[in-house]
Amino acid sequence: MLESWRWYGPFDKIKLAEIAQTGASGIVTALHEIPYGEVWPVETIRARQSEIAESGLGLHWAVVESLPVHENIKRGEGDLTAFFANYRQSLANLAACGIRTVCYNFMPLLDWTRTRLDAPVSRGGTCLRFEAHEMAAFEVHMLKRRGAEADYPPEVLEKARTWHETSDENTRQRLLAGIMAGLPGAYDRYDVEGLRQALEHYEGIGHAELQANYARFLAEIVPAAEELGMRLCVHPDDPPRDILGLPRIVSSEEDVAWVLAQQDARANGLTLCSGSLGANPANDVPAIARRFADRIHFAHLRNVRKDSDGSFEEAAHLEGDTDMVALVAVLIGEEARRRAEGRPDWTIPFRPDHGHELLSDIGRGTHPGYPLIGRMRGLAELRGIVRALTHERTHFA
Ligand code: DNO
Repeated sequence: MLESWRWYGPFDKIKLAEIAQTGASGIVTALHEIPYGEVWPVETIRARQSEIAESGLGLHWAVVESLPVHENIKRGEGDLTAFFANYRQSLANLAACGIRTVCYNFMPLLDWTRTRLDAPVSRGGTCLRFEAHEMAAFEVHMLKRRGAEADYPPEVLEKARTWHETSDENTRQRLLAGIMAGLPGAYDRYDVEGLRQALEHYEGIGHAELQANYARFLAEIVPAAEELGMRLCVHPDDPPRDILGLPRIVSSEEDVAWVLAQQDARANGLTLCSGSLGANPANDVPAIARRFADRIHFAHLRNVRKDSDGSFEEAAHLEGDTDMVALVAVLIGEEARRRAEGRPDWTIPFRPDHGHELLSDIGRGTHPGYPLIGRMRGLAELRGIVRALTHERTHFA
């Protein structure tokens, strides 16, 4: 298991010198400055790669997260020839630089969604939280999305109404900002009106249409990726359900099976994100990992604690509903299998996905979910699991 760490690039408040002290050696990053749909040039990739390697801290660029899929591809809109060609070219350029693991997602419009970015944790510190009635209040009362009521049970709608009636303008703006923080562009933000318009672009696109557009993307990209020896790995939907009336198609075990069946090639793989998948009570994350182990190219390890109304919060890495030890055991078993097959690329990179804001994280203003101390705590705990399980395999198998 390669210990890796997400770094947002030169503008990340967390510096490479700090990351090195966490013990991670793989860097997970992207050329965030390049607009979606454009080619990532070799020189720019190499420059970022050198910046990481030449820090002299023993770090290297291990995984791309993400090589974004343009919204037009997701919507299947217009002539997509150039977008597909550009995506293949970016993959070829990354391959030329020796970077072969590429994470992406196929979520329409939004990336991850939470309603609170600083929910208090009982022992101190904060976490990201998704509160069902706040999401409902946003959709029904602020955005006034047609049909939104149908997506929530009556008790959640009732709580949403009370929330809306008793909230002041600041609280509502904080909710909007929390929800908007998960937009993929990382830099685009909408107000309520802007979001309404953006959602209109998805009118008429349901699950079947989105699946058809995704199948087309995979057909266009995977054969080239396979030839280049690239490992694409789709990130599941976060949270794993339809949201704001947008269809989501990478949310369940069956969805993952569908994706992987579209192109039966190693290059068509999965980012096993335990926190995203784990937010749906129907998903047994270790079982999903076991079923699709040979296509897992990257792992995001984090935990969630779920409530019965669809709310959830990000728990400490070993404390939520997912059996993290069982999950890591599956990944280590898969590495052993690849090794036995003689594959040189048997290592699965993982990163401590998200973390609580703890101690000196508080007030530092890092990306939501990506503080230094909280993630370092998660990494240290996960490292302990990896060591213990590896030791057990080696000495007691
Ligand atoms: C959130 C992340 C996602 C992820 C993308 C991958 O913290 O897990 O933003 O990077 O969905 O494409």
